[in-house]
Amino acid sequence: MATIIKRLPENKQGKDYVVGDLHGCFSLLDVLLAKVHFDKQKDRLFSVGDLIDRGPESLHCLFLLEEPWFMAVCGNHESMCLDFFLPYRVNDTLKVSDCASSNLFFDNGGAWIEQYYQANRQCMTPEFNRGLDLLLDMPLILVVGEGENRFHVIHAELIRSQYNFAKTATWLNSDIDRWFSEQRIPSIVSENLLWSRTLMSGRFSKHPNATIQPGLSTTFCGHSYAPKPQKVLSHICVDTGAFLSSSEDIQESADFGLTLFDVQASRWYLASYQRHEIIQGEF
Ligand SMILES: [Mn+2]
Repeated sequence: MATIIKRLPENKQGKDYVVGDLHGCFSLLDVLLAKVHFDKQKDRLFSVGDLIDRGPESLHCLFLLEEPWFMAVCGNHESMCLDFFLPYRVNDTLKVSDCASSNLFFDNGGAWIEQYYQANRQCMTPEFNRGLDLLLDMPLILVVGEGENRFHVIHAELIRSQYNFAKTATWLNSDIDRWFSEQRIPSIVSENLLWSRTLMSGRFSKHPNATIQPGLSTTFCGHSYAPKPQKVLSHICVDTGAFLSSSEDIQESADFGLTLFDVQASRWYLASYQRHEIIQGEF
């Protein structure tokens, strides 16, 4: 069973970066790491999850989990993938043809797994099994550093289900610390950590102090894409629709791409399959 919340010390040797929803866009990450001169000996890269599905190189992205400098939280796509393969992990056999129609995982971009299916043996390739094992160890929350330097990495949102718009709409550091000591997150919270789009839907944008939630450290998240990173109630959403930029069918695909966020400098870099230059911005 995976550790639900992981804590990591501050990085005193190098820099910390957060990358948005990769969705198989491995080569865009390569471009961004070169741009910032990422040092694999000293720097760390945190992912907000959704490494797989929709884009061109899903398994490649999963293998990043084998790197000591890379850490990711579980996204809803990893969660759907794990659910899909649960019977396979128990029985060791799988009939993909039985599952492929109207399946939640397949309908949301999971059909790429078919290329790793060995129909004659009714199982996945050893290479794929290696990737699948890596999924089992992904936490829901990463807590990095302490005090003023503390930040979190999650997939979607720390929104409360019954939120008070004027008061506290999100869970706070104190809640995370309590869940950490119990190693247990209430199921309604885990559901929102994987799926919620309440904060990023724009309904908080007219709130006078809409960018900061007192009591909650900066919380990097993904899951809801926009052309640029957005900050709402201490959540910085770094999903800028990387997989959309790999599609030539979508008219506005050029506006989207993969974002790499330099935590200490509060600066972001965005690379797209459709553009040669990298766009930058600051918070
Ligand atoms: Mn997602």
